[in-house]
Amino acid sequence: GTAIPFQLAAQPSSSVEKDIISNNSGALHVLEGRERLSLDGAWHYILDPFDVAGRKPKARRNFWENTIETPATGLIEYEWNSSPRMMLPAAWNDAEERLDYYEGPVYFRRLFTAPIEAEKRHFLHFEAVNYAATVWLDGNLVGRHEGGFTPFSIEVTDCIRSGTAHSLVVRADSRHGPKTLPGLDFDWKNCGGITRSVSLLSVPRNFIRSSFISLRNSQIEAAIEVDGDAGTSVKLNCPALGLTLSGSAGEDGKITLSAPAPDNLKLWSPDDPHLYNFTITCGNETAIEQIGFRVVEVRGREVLLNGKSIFLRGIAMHEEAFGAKGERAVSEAEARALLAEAKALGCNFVRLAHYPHAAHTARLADEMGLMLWAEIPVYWEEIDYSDKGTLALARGMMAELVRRDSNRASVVMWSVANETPQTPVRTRFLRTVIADVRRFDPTRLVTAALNKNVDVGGVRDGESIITVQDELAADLDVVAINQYEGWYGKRDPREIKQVSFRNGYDKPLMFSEFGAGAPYGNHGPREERWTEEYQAWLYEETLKIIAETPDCVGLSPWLLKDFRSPRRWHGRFQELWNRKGLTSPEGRRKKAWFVLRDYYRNIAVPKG
Ligand code: GCB
Repeated sequence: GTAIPFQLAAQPSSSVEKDIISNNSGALHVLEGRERLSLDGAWHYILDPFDVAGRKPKARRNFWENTIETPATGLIEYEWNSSPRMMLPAAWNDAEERLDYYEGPVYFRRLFTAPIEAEKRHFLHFEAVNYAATVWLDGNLVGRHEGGFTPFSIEVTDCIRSGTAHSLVVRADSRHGPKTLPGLDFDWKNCGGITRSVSLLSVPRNFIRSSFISLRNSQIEAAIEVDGDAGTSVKLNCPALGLTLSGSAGEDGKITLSAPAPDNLKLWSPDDPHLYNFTITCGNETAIEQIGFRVVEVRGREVLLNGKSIFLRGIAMHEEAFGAKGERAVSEAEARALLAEAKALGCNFVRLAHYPHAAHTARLADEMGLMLWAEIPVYWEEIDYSDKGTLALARGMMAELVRRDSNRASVVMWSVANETPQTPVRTRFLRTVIADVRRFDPTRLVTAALNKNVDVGGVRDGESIITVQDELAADLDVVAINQYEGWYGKRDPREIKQVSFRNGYDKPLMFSEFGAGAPYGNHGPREERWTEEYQAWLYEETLKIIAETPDCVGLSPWLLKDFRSPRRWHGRFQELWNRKGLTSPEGRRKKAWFVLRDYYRNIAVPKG
């Protein structure tokens, strides 16, 4: 029988000792100067809602074979050239009205011709395909990838010929379940497809797969991974610092170069987001990376940036663009608009919820001076935390994210999860992911958004003292809590005045979420749920509580902009939108926006 080419690649073993991040050769870095042929643009597509081709391959519907019917082939029940087209990258839900809530497999095809230099190596590079991708070149299966938000590269050196038209077919399957990440249930729209850029990267025989350039213990350190021959020479040069580092790769392709940080080194910070140009040379390839240097650490219950205590004036956001339709933010301009709105609010910090955002977002934050929280979609309880494959998937995703953004000074925190259940299997699962991150990246903090909030009562009658209790807190640098006093929960919202928070851990504490829903322009008394006045009042009350919470190092309220969610059913106020945004879908600012802006303005350059 014909092998079904759709099952996922065998997952790596999930033994705790195995270091997925270091062993994962991962996607190539898309560096400025690297030879790149864009494969974005118009692709044909074929829908297969019943997954017929996937389950029962047969010549007349093996779309990846790209066959044109002739008398010899017999019936071929598809025809690429006459199939509809879609401009990629895009979420198919946004590109095609009829695919608005479609979840399932879609096949995409484009033809391309590449000018090929014989001695080069070639990689198909995908910045993201949501969710599971299967890739064929000229009918041959060349690779698979699972996970909707992280990059992957597939080497096709032996398949590419100069001047020949190649057929590239990609199957994107957006179905989700208990063994995918995110799992069965999540509060945002599932947008399938080739949602970020595709390209053909061409590199010399020996080339730099990744670099991790950072400031550690007063040293500038570059951990380089060369793909190719042992002994390949590597050179890094930063003219502004008068710094040249060079050496050659070891047997495993790895090399670490370092030098004492020069006295004149200007550190990166939100107030002065200074970046240095590094030229990276390997073989006959020269690429450029922009690097900011900064030190983020925890001391007692404080977070320090470059040795000084800081307060994270944050906001959370989804990767969804301003505009009436709530489309996925695909372009750099859309990402910039979102970050600019955070800046206008007075933020120095953005929580990128709940999955890796595009690579350009962190690059923009580097330039604009925003610290970032970057997260993988280990979200809520409907995930099989006991499944080895799911754990391997989480580790792989984290590895892909950490490796992609290792050079981004803006990223100060990795988050391994959001609101996960308090079970031993889940804790073991997340501990494994955290151990990976810590081995690879000691230059950033690790967190997770927790939500097991326990009311330990108070001294006075009716008083509530709330504390987060989660055994995972022991493994985190920053304890982050999501809490919705005054929105979810049984307590009368007016009792919010009786509530206070306590930090039960000897660590910094932050409020990673709070909020209330209000459609823009819905006005009424502040006691009335769903009004802008209610939302603004809830912000005022919560901000008072936060100001009084000991050890609070910051906040990222939920969230910048209303966003689409299939699980928000209220016919008058939601209509499949989560209305907790501080702005309307188009970016109109609600009353609460100004409450938060004023709060951030008035924080007397507090702790930082
Ligand atoms: C949460 C989740 C977030 C939801 C939000 C809500 O706790 O972390 O993804 O969208 O609550 O609006 O309920």
